[in-house]
Amino acid sequence: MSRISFEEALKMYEMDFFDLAEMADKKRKELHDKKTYFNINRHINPTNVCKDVCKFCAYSASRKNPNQYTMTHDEIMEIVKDIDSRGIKEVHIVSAHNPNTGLEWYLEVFKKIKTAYPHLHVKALTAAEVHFLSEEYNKSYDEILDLMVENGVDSMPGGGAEIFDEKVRDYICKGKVTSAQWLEIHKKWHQRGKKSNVTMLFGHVENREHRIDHMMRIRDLQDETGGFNCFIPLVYQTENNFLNVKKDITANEILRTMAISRLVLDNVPNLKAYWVTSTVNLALIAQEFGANDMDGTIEKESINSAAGAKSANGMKIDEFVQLIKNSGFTPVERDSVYNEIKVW
Ligand code: V47
Repeated sequence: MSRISFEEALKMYEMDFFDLAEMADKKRKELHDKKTYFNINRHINPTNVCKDVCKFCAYSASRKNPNQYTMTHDEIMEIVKDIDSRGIKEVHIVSAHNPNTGLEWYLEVFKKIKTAYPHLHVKALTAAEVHFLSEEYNKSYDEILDLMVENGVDSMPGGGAEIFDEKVRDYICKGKVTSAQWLEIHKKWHQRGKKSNVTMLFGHVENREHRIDHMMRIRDLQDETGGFNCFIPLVYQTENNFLNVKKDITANEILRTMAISRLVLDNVPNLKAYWVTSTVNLALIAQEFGANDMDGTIEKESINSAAGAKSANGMKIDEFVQLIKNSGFTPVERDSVYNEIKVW
């Protein structure tokens, strides 16, 4: 089958809603049947002090969020202390771009975690953080990525991609890692035989063309490297930030975007319905629109909840599993690189 072009993808937004759902569902079934993957994980956000100013961000310390914090390594180790008894298989560690801590603060904690818990998967440092560390400490991307590997980072999360269109990007997060740099960093990571994810922040000032362009740039890099495990559309949360978008994106537009991404990104195996930003109910429905992954239980979340998402305390595993079952899908616990651990 020939690939979906930019124009065809754009036209899909005009399709009958349920026909589009059916097309995406067919693709989902081909790849994953009725399985919905999830991970028992813990998010840790060690500092909210940031030298960058992204208009959409409510997490970083600013006029709207004056409560600065930076965790010590001991505090981080305290969080992971009894990780095995909680069934946790992955820590997802993402910070703001704090110029006051030193490079070691960022990197050595991974080694400490890996030494104490060698079996735990460390997913850490977005390409935006890699770029920040490279500029701040005068090191090349290669040097930072090598240091990550040396210190025990297993995979990279997909944060910081936002929207690749340069004009929109300039408006929402000028000064941060550029689109080309974000993609270059992931390419270099993939060239080390490592996996990563890729996000898209939508529902703010971007339009449909910008979303399709974003997907096309991901598809092109994936053709080269095959290193992306998962695409994660993040629904923009409107509270406590400087972007000043008053109108929420509709469920219709969210689900269409998910379905189209499932079809356009024919080379990315997994599509995540990130319940944190979509709400749990819509994430469950998104399973009918191509999504086959629900992220995980999370335990604690600070970035999206700062902007209004109801995710600050994660979800209990039993409830999570029951909701997936009740919606007619099969909950499958996975590891961070999509090996199946247990059918629940
Ligand atoms: O990069 C910031 C986004 C991201 C807002 O790789 C916002 O598995 C919505 O990337 N509204 C961090 N989103 C979260 C992230 C992520 C989450 C889950 C799994 C994975 C993965 C990655 O949150 C940031 C930014 O794009 N964000 N502010 C906001 N107001």
